[in-house]
Formats: sequence, C-alpha cells, structure tokens
Amino acid sequence: MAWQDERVDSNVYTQGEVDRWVYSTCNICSVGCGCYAAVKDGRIVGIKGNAKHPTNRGRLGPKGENQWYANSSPDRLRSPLLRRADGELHPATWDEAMTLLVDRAKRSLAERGRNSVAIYSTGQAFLEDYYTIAKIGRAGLQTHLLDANTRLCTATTEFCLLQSFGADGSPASFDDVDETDTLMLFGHNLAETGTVLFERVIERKRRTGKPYLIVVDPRRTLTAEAADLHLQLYPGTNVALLNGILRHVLASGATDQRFIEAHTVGYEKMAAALEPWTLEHTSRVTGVPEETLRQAAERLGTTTSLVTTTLQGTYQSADATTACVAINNLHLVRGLIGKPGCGPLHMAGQPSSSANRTAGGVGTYPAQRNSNNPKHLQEMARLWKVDEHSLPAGPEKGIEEILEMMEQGKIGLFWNIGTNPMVSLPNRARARKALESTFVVVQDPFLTETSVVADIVLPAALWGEKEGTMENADRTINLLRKAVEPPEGVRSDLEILLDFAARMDFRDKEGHPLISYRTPEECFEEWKEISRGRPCDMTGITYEKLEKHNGLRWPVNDKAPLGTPRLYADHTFPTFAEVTQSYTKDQLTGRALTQKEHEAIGAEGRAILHPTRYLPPVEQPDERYPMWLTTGRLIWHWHTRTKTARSPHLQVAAPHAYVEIHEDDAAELGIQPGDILRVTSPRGWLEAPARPGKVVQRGLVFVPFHYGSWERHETANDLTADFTDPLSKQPTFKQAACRVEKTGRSIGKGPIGSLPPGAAGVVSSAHNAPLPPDMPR
Ligand SMILES: Nc1nc2c(c(=O)[nH]1)N[C@H]1C(S)=C(S)[C@@H](COP(=O)(O)OP(=O)(O)OC[C@H]3O[C@@H](n4cnc5c(=O)[nH]c(N)nc54)[C@H](O)[C@@H]3O)O[C@H]1N2
Ligand SMILES: Nc1nc2c(c(=O)[nH]1)N[C@H]1C(S)=C(S)[C@@H](COP(=O)(O)OP(=O)(O)OC[C@H]3O[C@@H](n4cnc5c(=O)[nH]c(N)nc54)[C@H](O)[C@@H]3O)O[C@H]1N2
Ligand SMILES: [Mo]
Repeated sequence: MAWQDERVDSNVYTQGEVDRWVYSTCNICSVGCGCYAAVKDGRIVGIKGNAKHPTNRGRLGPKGENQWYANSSPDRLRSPLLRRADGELHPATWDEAMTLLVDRAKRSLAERGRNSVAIYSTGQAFLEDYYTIAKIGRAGLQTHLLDANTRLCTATTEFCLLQSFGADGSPASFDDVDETDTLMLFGHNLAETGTVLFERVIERKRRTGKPYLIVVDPRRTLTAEAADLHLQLYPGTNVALLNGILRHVLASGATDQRFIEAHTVGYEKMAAALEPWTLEHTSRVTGVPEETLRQAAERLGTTTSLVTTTLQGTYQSADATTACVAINNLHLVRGLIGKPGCGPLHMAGQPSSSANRTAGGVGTYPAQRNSNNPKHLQEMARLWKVDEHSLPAGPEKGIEEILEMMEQGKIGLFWNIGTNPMVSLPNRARARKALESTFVVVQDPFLTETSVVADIVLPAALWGEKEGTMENADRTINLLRKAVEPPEGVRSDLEILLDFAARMDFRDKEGHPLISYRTPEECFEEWKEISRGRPCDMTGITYEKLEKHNGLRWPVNDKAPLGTPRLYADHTFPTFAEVTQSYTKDQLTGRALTQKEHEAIGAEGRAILHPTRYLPPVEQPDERYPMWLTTGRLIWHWHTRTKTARSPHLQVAAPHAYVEIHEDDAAELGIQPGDILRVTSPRGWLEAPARPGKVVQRGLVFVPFHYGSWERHETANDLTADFTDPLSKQPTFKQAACRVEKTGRSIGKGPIGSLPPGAAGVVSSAHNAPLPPDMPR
C-alpha cells in the first residue's frame, strides 16, 4: 500500500464554516491529487486534500494548496477583448468576438485552404475539451494543424512509447513505484516538480529502505540529494550514458534471453550500436566517473524490479526520443515490464497533457488511432458520420513547424487555448515575430504576456468553475466537479468550443449538427464509444464511478471494470499492423515508415528494440559562449506564474529570476552572491542576480523559466534555442550555449530568488495564514 496513513492538507481562508466541499482534482502537475474545493457564499475560499484518493491520501503540494487564489483575483478578465483600429485591445460582447472568430476561420479556409487554421491548446484543460478540439479540428475545419504546449512537455513520452510498444500510455503506474526495489529518476527533479509523489517515495524509503534511488541530472538537485546514487552527467549526454550502461548489462549476461526471444524484435541491431560504449569511453563523454557508472550498471543489471521515470531532463534534451527508447530497451532486455514494480513510467508534466494525447486534440487521432492507416480513418469517419476523405491524414505538425508556416504566410488563424507561448516557447523573439504576422485568438482567464500578439481575447473559466475529467501521468482518469459559477461574463472552454462549432454550422453526412452534446458528461459518453476496443478503452467509466472510486486507470471496460494498474501484463504489445498507433519512425532521422516497412520489422505483438545512436547537442559552448545554459522549474511556481504569482505565499517565496552558478566559476569570474549578471546566448540576453553554490556543475548555469515579463528582461526563453528532436519535434530547452558577465549592479545580501522548500509560513505550515490586506476575499 502506498501511504501508511492519511494526512489532510488544507489551506482555507474564511471566517467560520464553509458552506460546502466540492469533489475535485488538483489542476497543478501530472500527479493528479484528489482534493475538495471549499465554497462559501458562491466563491472558492480554500482547498483540502481527499483522504480517500489513492494517489495522495489527503496530501497536497504547495502549489496545489494555493491554486484557488487565482480564481478570485481582481484582474480576472470579464469580457472578450478585440484589437481595434487604434491597435489597442478593447472590451467587446461575446457575440461580436465569436462573430469575428468565425469570420476569420471561414476566410482562412476560403483563401488559404484546409490546413490554414491552427489550434494550439494545452495540457491543463479537460479530456472533454480536447476531444471537442479533435472533432472540430479534424472533422469540422479539416485541419491537421492541431498542437498544444504538450509539444514542449510530453511529446517525447508519446513518441518513445510508439517506437517501442506501438501505442501511447505509460506501462507502469504509481503502484509500481510503491513496489519497486529500484527507482531511477532520469532528468526528473521529482522533489520540486511532483512534490506529493516524491513524498510518497521518500516516506516508503524511510520506512523500509526501499527503493534504491538513482538520479540522473547534471545538477545536484534536492532530488539528487535524496538519492543513493547520483549520476551527474554533462548536459546533453543522456544517450551516451544509457548506451554505456546497456552495453555493460549485455556484456555481464544480465539479460533475460527468454523474454527477448519471445517478446521483442531488433536485438541484434540494437546491441551492435552499443559496441563503442565501453565504460571508459562513456565516462569520458558523460563526465561520470567510471566506478560510478559501473555501480549503476551493476544495480540495473541485477535488480529484480525497476521503475524508470523520465521527464524534461530527457524530453527537452538533445536526443530526447532516443534516450527514452534506450530506457525502454533496458527494461525490455531485462524483462522488467508488465510485472509488479516494473516498467518505464514516462511522465507527463501538466495535470492533463496525457488526456490531450489520448483524446486526439494534438497530433495523433483520438483513442490512439493511426492516421496513416486507412482503416483507422474509415473507423473515425464512421463514428463521426463524416466522409472519410474529408479527414486529414499524414504526419502531425509540431508548434515549431506551425511557426514556420506562419513565417511563410500559410496560417490565417491561430487559436491559442490555455497556454502562454510568449513566455513558454523557445527563442521567443522569433516566435513573437511569427505570431505578430498572424491573426491570433487567445483564450485565457487573464491578460498574459501573449496578449500582446492577440487580435481577440476570450475570457475563460478556471479550475473549480467547470466540470470535466483529466488524465494524470499514470493513466488515471479523475473527475472534477464544478464548485462555483464562473464570474459574470466568463465562459468555460467547452462552452466556447461548442458555440464556435454551432456558429460554423459543422454538419455530419446526414445533415445533423456535427456536435450534438451539450454538457461535459454527454461529451464523455460520446468519447467512450470512440475509445471502445482501443488501448485506452474507457467504456467502463462513468462520472459517478470516477467519484466513487477516486479515479480509474484506463483501460476500464468489461474485462477490467476497475481499471488497469499496469499495461502489458501478458507481454503482448500493440504492434500489430492493424492495431498500432504508428508504423514507427526511423530512429535516427525521424522519417515516418510506411506500412510495408513496418511490416518488414515483423513485430506483430512484440516490442521493438531500436539502435540508439548518440549525437551531441546541436549547440555547444565555444569561445564566444563558453558556458552551458539550462532552464527549468522551482518548487514554488507554476510555469508562467499566471496562477502562482497570484498567491501571496508563493509570490513571496520566489519573486524573481536568478542565475544558479557553481561557486568555483563564480570565484573565477569575481561574482558575489546577489551580483546582477547578464547572461547572453546567440539569441538574446537576460539579467538576474547570481546565486553561487554547488547545485549546478562547473561550466553550467541554470535559470528558472517562470519569469516572462516583457519589461524585466529576466526571461529564459529569450535565450533558449528552437532546435527540435527529429522524432517528437520537442524543443531542446535544456541545452544552449551562453556567456555570463557582471553588470556591476547587485541586489545585495539577503535571500536570492527562491526560498528553500519548507520555509516557514509558505508551505503546509501556511494553513489558515491570513491573507495580506490587498488580496481579494
Ligand atoms: N514546481 C513545479 N512543478 C511542476 C511544474 C512547474 O511549473 N512547477 N510543471 C509541471 C510540468 S508541465 C512539467 S513538464 C514537469 C517538469 O518536471 P521536471 O522535468 O522534473 O523539471 P525541470 O526543472 O524542467 O527539469 C528536470 C531536470 O532536468 C535536468 N537536466 C537538464 N539537462 C539535463 C540532461 O542533459 N540530462 C538529464 N538527465 N537531466 C537534465 C535539470 O537539471 C532539472 O533538474 O513539472 C511539473 N511540475
Ligand atoms: N525554457 C523553458 N521553457 C519551457 C519549459 C522549460 O523547462 N524551459 N517547459 C515547457 C513545458 S514542459 C511546458 S508544459 C510549458 C508550459 O507553458 P505554458 O502552457 O505557456 O504555461 P502556463 O503558465 O501553464 O500557461 C497556461 C495558461 O493557461 C491559462 N489557464 C489556466 N487555466 C485555464 C483554463 O481552464 N482555460 C484556459 N483557456 N486557460 C487557462 C493560464 O492563465 C496561462 O496563461 O512551458 C514549456 N517551456
Ligand atoms: Mo510540461
């Protein structure tokens, strides 16, 4: 069992009793903690953990506890805004805004053809929203330009799973984390980015000594501090490290030959590619001492159970998909998959990015259908009652390709839902220029940095103000009930999408409206039929059942009425030509294979082992830019801070960006703590105070990416590069070259950047802390 006990974390601010507690799920991060929203006088006044939810047994992280402040922030948008002739955004009615949106969509289709409207959505909305985006996009607008911030986040999860196993969906679950002897966190700073899951791991470790914890990260993070073994590799060398480990595992005879023969294809080619990767060579390339590598390889070669998680240190690194495929290879050659305590757990980041991949709001078709398989498209056409030839086929386009299409004048409308790309896209100067050249709709509860490029702004309802489901990182579908009405003038994403579909008058073959459902639950009921018989079968789910059981893991159907804790227990993989979600891609170039080429692999229910070639990061430090730059997260903030900066507690904990630098590098450059540094890359610069220490390795600086104000010049993505992984098309946020200089200014002594976790008055100890006087009540 996961947790020994319940512990109900809460953060409520009200005089007296609350009126009611409404069933919900935390909308921060992919762990997916069960919670209740506190309602008083029609407003959300707090939150508490759900003691019965198996994921968290009542616990919440600091951001989870603080997410509700944003709901009552006085600067919520209350009406649509339109950019008028004076170049400014002005309030408008919903009718005006929707009429303009529909007009622009029609114009774009008429003037530029089918693939000229792009919807760029999120990993923070609901499965019902994504399914609706898929239906509107594919069957209504007939565009294959559906993408989301999930491209920046978990595209690699999907593509590494397609490569190795034939379909999306992480094999292992959090239950396996509870059971495993060895847990490897690969490029995953769980202590700061999945706080409740980290607590779950650490609580068990304190009690039982298990699991043995291996952390792979170029920084000595809080997570690495808790590890039994920290592999502090050079940035961008994940594949080299994994190749070295795999070669050692193979050479030491630690493989499961029976499993390899019965359940995999491709062993010979995979093994041949590992030949150069002796531990000595691997040590030279990765900077990890040979002895440490041997220790890791021996542990990974002997452990009888293993869960490996991956996150942005893998996905946003050079060779992203290849590194994750190497991890799949490791699990396969040791037969450590489909058994308790075993399997890769390629993570998601956002609370429901997995649902967007599952429901088809991005890239691939709904319910893991293969858009290169005519039979799958026929089936979609039958289910949606549309003409098969109207559905766009072919490979998906990632956001970086969509930006390129904007630069070429091919996009007539870019509809941005629930994401803030002017802070989160790499190389944002280029991205801004592309967006400025296009008609842009921004759907968000707040005016964000992205509003500067918006032609229409649509005010959206937030968490707690709408109903729907989300899918977390381990395939759990969770329900969120509506706690309160959205503020006057604000609509939910689903309402906006349904209104758009109605105004566009999309019809099916029989002349009926393409979309006939009116509520989230009706939408879910339709979606269930779309999922029938597919890997993500949800035909056994109802909203009621989700609430009763506190979430269920897909597939949930007649065979598995209470869901499926781990995939591939029978060691059959969805690689059959007629089932597979993808004919796979060439592991080196990313070229999509044809059906014939896929058949030639001969997988037919077996997993595929791919050769994993190491390619160093595209951009390397040189004389002008002698240091590595990496970017990532702090425990206190959520992405572009539209929610967390509105919590007084979190804002105080980390009010501005900073530059983490090794103390020896700082000493060499004459840098004192608090000195304001200018960090320059080939694409731009930022200025922020220095925090020298031992977290980063020498030659590396780290800047959190949460800070995006156009005025303050502290934005990591002014510096990052827009190179993408050839398979997943995910940008390489984790490696760029930079130069660090002193500006001669300093913020002086005192806390720099971010308080340590557990700081008094900030985290759980802040329960019932009074709000500062200027906070809304
Ligand atoms: N506090 C907080 N939590 C969050 C979020 C948030 O904004 N704030 N966002 C959520 C989302 S959407 C996501 S995607 C996740 C992300 O969660 P994580 O992936 O855990 O977070 P990051 O800080 O982006 O990156 C993780 C680590 O990758 C390391 N890294 C950099 N380069 C390399 C490399 O070459 N190899 C390896 N092995 N590691 C490398 C970095 O040093 C960093 O510690 O967090 C989720 N949880
Ligand atoms: N340099 C660097 N850049 C990165 C990363 C990194 O590690 N380094 N990580 C990348 C990753 S993994 C991610 S996930 C992205 C995240 O990047 P973004 O998605 O751009 O960041 P968020 O701040 O989460 O943006 C969500 C937006 O949706 C709005 N919103 C909240 N709730 C709702 C809702 O219910 N409906 C609607 N319509 N809007 C809502 C919020 O106000 C906010 O503006 O950043 C990526 N960019
Ligand atoms: Mo993410």
